Amino acid sequence: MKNQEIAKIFNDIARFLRIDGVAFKPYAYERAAISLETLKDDVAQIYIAGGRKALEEIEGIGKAMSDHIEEYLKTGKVQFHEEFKKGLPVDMDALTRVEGMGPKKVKVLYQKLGVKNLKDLERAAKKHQIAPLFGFGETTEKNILQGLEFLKTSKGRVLISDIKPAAMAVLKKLQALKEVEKISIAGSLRRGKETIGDVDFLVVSNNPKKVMDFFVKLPGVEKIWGQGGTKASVHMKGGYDMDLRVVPEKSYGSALQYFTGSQAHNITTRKIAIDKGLKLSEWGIFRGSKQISGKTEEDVYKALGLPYIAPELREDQGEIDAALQGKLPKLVELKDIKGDLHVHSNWSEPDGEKDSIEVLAKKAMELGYEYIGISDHTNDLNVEKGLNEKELLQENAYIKKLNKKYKKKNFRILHGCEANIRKDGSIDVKDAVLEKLDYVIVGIHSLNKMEKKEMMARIEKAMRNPHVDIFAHPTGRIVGARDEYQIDFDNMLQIAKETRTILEINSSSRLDLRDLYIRRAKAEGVKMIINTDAHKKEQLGFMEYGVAQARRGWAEKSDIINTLSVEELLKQFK
Ligand code: DGT
Ligand code: CA
Ligand code: CA
Repeated sequence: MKNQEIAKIFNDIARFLRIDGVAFKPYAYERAAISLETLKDDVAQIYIAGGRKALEEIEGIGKAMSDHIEEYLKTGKVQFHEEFKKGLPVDMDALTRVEGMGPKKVKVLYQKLGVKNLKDLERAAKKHQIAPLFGFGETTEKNILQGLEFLKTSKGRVLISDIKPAAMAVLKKLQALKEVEKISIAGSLRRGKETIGDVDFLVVSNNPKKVMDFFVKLPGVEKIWGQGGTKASVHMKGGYDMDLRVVPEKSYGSALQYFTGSQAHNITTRKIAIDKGLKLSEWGIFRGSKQISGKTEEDVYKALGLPYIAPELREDQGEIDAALQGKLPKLVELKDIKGDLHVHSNWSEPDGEKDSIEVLAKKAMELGYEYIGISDHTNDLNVEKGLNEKELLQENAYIKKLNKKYKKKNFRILHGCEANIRKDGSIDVKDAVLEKLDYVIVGIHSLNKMEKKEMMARIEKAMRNPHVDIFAHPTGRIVGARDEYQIDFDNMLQIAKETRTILEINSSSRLDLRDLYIRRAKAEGVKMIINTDAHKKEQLGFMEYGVAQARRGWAEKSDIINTLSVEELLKQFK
């Protein structure tokens, strides 16, 4: 499938445009990229079936974008992109993946030091050639080295939200084959892990060869690692692998159980089987040579004397004991979510890169939500313009007015903000204004390398502010890019509990809180909220990744406050 490749080019163009300081346009390219990444159908097929007109019906794809897509499908290139690359022949995608490296920095490093790729970057940083450059300095150089280190340790693993849409598209294509009787995703993707090593598919088929042939010829396949009678493995242009296995119907459940993993979980289930005088394998559960179970996963767990265990729990983190004692959690589900409270609107960026409050509300209604909370950045933020007190009050009045219109639709827009926690723990918005909002989110957006003691004092002061309701992305980590701040999480939980501050599970690439922390928060009775931190309406769809993370943290509906009706939700705030 060409979707991901074209999306990559669009993202690249957006970066080049940003270097040149072009307004609006980069956003249009990013939006088109997101749209392609999340598109369920193959853009090439859409084009073949309906031509330019069909392309332009895709959300975010206008005339210019469909020109590019058509050109790419015909020539494998986009000239507009090639021109940029001529002027700046660097691996922009890889270089901007280093935390703190924006496109503008990439350009300077290329012009001054000839840095083209990650290797060059590492060499230059190690030789201390970066620090003396104007606008860089010692700290930036150190950050670059740390960022490179981080990339190396997470190498080969892809963020779940970067891979799942493509995997679902392949699933759908395979599902449509008449030779495919049953199909499921297995492995870490089914367990909802935050990063995925490779995608695993499991299929029941009356004609495995047909399925294999189709699989290895999928658009986007760059290399075939292997293809046998019941097993195939391919490398995709997107930079990851996909495995497919075909199993007999009578083994589907046990194979799904086996290939979902995790390996540690499987070792434990296998031991249980042995203790019962049984043998568990991907082929089924056997007593001697007789298969006694294996058609469905439920049957497999039942034969082991266990209730069904949700894939997200299968990490050998106590789920088997909990199952044996009948104490498995009843996990929160995507359909339990009634709204999203961490959403940014175009009020914080008047030049129009974000969506309007009404567009966001409409999208939230499409998702079946009962409310949305607008939480724009405030005063101090320097990466983008934050709202000052006066603007917050204007936004508040505007939302009040809008709500009259939405009342008939039983939908409500809540008004909050995402304020900054300053170095001393104070909040960058006056109390008198915070008081007027439905809720207040705070987060750390600067000076994130403080020492633990100082950092905890700063966080504690913020959480003790009587207006602060939600602590956003509480540990500061970004998957594959940045480690957490120096914090004492137990201490954070105690303060949250005492002050009734709600901790966020951020569904963006932060995935913060992480799963183990969610579990600890739940154990302490600290309430959480799953938010997307959307900066564009499409990103409201990230909710599923936050929910997966919550489920991996054993969270139940009652642990997550945005499963509540709006009236009950508002009671959770201070
Ligand atoms: P990944 O791909 O690194 O994100 O993680 P998984 O869990 O998807 O691992 P993968 O793709 O290597 O294998 C899929 C599942 O198959 C794995 O979770 C458990 C099962 N499996 C694979 N190899 C073994 C093995 O050697 N022993 C056992 N017990 N299970 C295995
Ligand atoms: Ca896998
Ligand atoms: Ca695999």
